[in-house]
Amino acid sequence: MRRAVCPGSFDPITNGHLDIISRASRLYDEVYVAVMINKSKRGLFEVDERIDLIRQVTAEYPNVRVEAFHGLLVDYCKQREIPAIVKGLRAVSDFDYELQMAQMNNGLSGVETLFVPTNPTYSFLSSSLVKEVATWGGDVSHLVPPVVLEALNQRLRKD
Ligand code: COD
Repeated sequence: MRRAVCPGSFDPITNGHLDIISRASRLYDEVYVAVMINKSKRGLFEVDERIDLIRQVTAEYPNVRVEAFHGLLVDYCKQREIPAIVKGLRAVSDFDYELQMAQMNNGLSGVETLFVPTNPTYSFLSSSLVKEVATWGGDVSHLVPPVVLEALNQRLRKD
């Protein structure tokens, strides 16, 4: 069984994340989407809400599982016997930090990181930008799945 993990904050999941997850699901038998909990960083969405949104938008991929994890990514990989981390690379600016993490993770446990070049349509896209644009009433309907757009509109209207 070939397993991989797509880790992230997913606050919230965007079309860029989804593109990488769907491509990983074609390469591996089982893909774990790990919502990594960072207690020092309060998100717009609670971890359970992020998981619920990811489950809805990945429902069409039967080999994708979604979980939360608090701790080191390498420990998650060890627990699940996952030998590979799949990351999307948006631009050269991503590379320095992603390379550091990949080397650290490999040094800690031997886990490999595979970089998938982002679809150019999403190369500027991040959850933070989506939240910022949506907060000021900008149109992000082409950047997130419809269910995420609805959740964003509800959350931003409420707060
Ligand atoms: N196109 C393609 N891929 C994308 C796009 C896009 N537009 N946007 C995001 N991605 C991919 C990237 O691979 C990115 O790394 C991943 O999705 C997650 O993105 P975010 O923004 O949701 O999440 P981050 O960057 O906050 O996630 C960082 C981690 C949680 C993965 C990292 O901090 C981590 O592994 N933390 C766990 C603790 C740990 O092990 N720390 C030591 C690391 S060496």
